[in-house]
Amino acid sequence: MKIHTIATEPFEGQRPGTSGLRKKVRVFQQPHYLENFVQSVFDSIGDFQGETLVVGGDGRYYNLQAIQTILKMAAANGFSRVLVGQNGILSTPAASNIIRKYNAYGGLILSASHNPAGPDEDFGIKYNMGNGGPAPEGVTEAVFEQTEKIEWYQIVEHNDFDLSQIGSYELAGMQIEVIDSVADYAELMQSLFDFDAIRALLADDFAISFDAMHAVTGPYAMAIIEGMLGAQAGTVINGIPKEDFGGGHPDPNLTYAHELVDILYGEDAPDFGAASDGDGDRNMVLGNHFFVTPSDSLAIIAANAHLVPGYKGGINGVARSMPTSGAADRVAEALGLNCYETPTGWKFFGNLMDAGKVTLCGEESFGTGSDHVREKDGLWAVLFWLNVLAARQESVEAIVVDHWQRFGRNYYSRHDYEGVDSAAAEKVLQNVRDQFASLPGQTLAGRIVGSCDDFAYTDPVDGSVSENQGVRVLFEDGSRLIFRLSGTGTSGATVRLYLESYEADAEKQGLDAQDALADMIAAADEISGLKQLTGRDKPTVIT
Ligand code: VG1
Ligand code: CO
Repeated sequence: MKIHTIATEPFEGQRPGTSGLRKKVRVFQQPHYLENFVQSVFDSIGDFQGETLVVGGDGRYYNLQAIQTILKMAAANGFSRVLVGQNGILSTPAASNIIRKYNAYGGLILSASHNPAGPDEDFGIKYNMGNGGPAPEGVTEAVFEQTEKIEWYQIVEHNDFDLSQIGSYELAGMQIEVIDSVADYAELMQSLFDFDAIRALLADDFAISFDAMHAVTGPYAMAIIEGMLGAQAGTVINGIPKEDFGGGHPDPNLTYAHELVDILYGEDAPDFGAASDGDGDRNMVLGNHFFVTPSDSLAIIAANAHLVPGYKGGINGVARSMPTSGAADRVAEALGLNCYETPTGWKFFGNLMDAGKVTLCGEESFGTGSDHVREKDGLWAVLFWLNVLAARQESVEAIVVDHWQRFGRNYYSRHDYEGVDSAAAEKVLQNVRDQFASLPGQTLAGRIVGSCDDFAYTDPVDGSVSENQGVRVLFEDGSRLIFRLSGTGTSGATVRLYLESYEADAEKQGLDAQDALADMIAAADEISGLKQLTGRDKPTVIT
């Protein structure tokens, strides 16, 4: 078998963002583009000779072609074994689990998450470490530096492999094992949750609907929710993964998961609804005519963890990304738990979980998870909620309202301005920065500004520092305005405005979040010039 060393030249812009390298499919299809990045990863992660690599993706267009290339490069570079999901399918949390369970050296996950898929849409790749979590910044920066000086890559010449059947192949001394995409993950879920109680709940007239949005969670949800938990056939909608996600935008929020939203807000709505994203790591939870914000979901999961078998022995602590609301902090304080605030992106939670400092983590962007893997986990969050619902025998709304009465409500919203001019987006943030000295002490939206900063984070485990993680205006009453630029987009810039205001008074907790935050929204525009600079009169997406 011939190992080829192919001469190549660097491509510009191969710096991984919040969650790996994401580009248009056509960018990845340029000769050597994918190969350069993969070789740069291999050159940056240390000595993996004789080790195992996990490979799988969300099934989007170009997934299978990329996997064939990676298999041949892994063999040429000296891995002794690759575990690859059947048909190239592994949800992001399932891949994390397989890396951990089989002591792999690491994994390559092919996904652009919720971004649309197809020949003219997005593709992505990221490297996860042996702990199952996304590579930390030190590693992604080393990879980027390598992409800027790469001169060659190694690949074995061979026909493509049939990945549609479970089985194994040999390639230049490397074993390729095509494994069941779902089985290990399903077993892990069963070890954490009270499946008997959930099965009984579902048998007891408790109706649910799960929207897999034609993306990777379809086979997982079918096997677990309809199969193991016995939910009615048809509970999982859009359950067949498609290369183009059915032309949709599998981002589980009120805008893009409208099919599910219509069901939960329609006549005869079920008691519970949920959706997941392209690669299976995000989740949205709905009750009958009721939406649970992701920030509240994290707090409620933390407050109810004692009801769930996998967590009833107690949890170590909670971490949330900086823009995520402080709802979880209030639970941590009341229960005496560790509490951490990290920059956006799951890679920042890995060290905290590995060091046993936290058990539960979450982001406002519909991401929740625990130390059962090192990624956020959409189906896990759905099963967690079902387990809590089975234990409490109350409605979703009743559980949330009760939570607010006990801990207060953190009114919260995120406004995204997508695909705007990059220079204008930078200027929005700079406008606020320019007022860092003058804002404190001023009254905005009826509240006094306490301080302003560019959020920076020092990892308490390894001391690494991450700067410029979002522009913050912090009010004396705990309210916050945050401006940040997305690190996952593939065209133009996306400005994210995060708004939060705390309400302790139960009498005032029943407002619509947009109404409750209206003065904050106006103040944000006033200090940043957001609408004028972006030329938009309203956000692209409100969550
Ligand atoms: C977004 C979210 C962030 C999340 C990231 C990856 O990043 O805000 O919270 O971790 O997507 O999620 P950004 O930089 O665009 O704000 V996923 O589901 O794409 O793996
Ligand atoms: Co995702």
